[in-house]
Amino acid sequence: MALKLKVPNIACDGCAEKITESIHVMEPDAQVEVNVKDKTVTVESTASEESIKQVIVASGYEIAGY
Ligand SMILES: [Cu+2]
Repeated sequence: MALKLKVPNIACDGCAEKITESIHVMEPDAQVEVNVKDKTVTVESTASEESIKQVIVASGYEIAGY
């Protein structure tokens, strides 16, 4: 499942790292790509969309429309 999310409060590479690491704690095999400029997170994993979104929110970020 590939999931692309808009995360408006991504501000820098530190945010990208934090989000990537948080997702990897839950899903070590997930492929995570964070685009700091576009403020998007693309996740390729077997986890559900809902659980990925919850991890991002729990690490302190907002998801547009969620
Ligand atoms: Cu940052």
